[in-house]
Amino acid sequence: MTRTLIVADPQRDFCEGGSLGVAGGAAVVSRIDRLLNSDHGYAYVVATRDHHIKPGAHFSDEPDFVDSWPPHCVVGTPGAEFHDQLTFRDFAAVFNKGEYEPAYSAFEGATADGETLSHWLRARGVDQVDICGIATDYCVRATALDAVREGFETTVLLDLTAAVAPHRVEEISAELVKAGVTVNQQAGTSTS
Ligand code: VGL
Ligand code: ZN
Repeated sequence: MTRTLIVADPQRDFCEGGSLGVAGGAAVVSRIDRLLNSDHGYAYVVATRDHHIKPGAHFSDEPDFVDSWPPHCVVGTPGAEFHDQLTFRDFAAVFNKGEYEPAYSAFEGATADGETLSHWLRARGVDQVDICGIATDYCVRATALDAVREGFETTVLLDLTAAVAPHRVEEISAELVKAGVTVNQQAGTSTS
């Protein structure tokens, strides 16, 4: 049993003050940071970054906040950086996604060397993944669905996520559970 924690997009633009700030984003980053600096027991901790260069219709001047968004996480801008409340930076790997097309799932990302998440995890014998980060309804959801599809035992740490549309979290949790994901509502309780 080799468990890895995937931290989805803990970036400035997804937190308060960022161009696509999600309510509660900074608080989630700081709770994740506390976990990362503790004796957490994960074999590996990896992160993803939304990493846009020219992602086409993902960016819009009139975003609908479903399929199109204000420009965010543009490579080389401060908004693409990890949030300042993330003091832990010792990730075993960082997977960038979305350079030239929208990409929500960590499994669509790759390291600077071009290695995909799924290859990276399998090379290390990882069979279980826990997922936290931003946003619950986009990166976290898509990553969890891909992870179960790829055969990983998958848990979403819901309390360590923040959503673009919080009113949809219940429906998304149900969708994830139906797909075979374990969803931890709060520390110590889970549905699967
Ligand atoms: C994401 C909105 C825009 C995500 C990416 O990965 O959660 N959300 N771009
Ligand atoms: Zn994006």
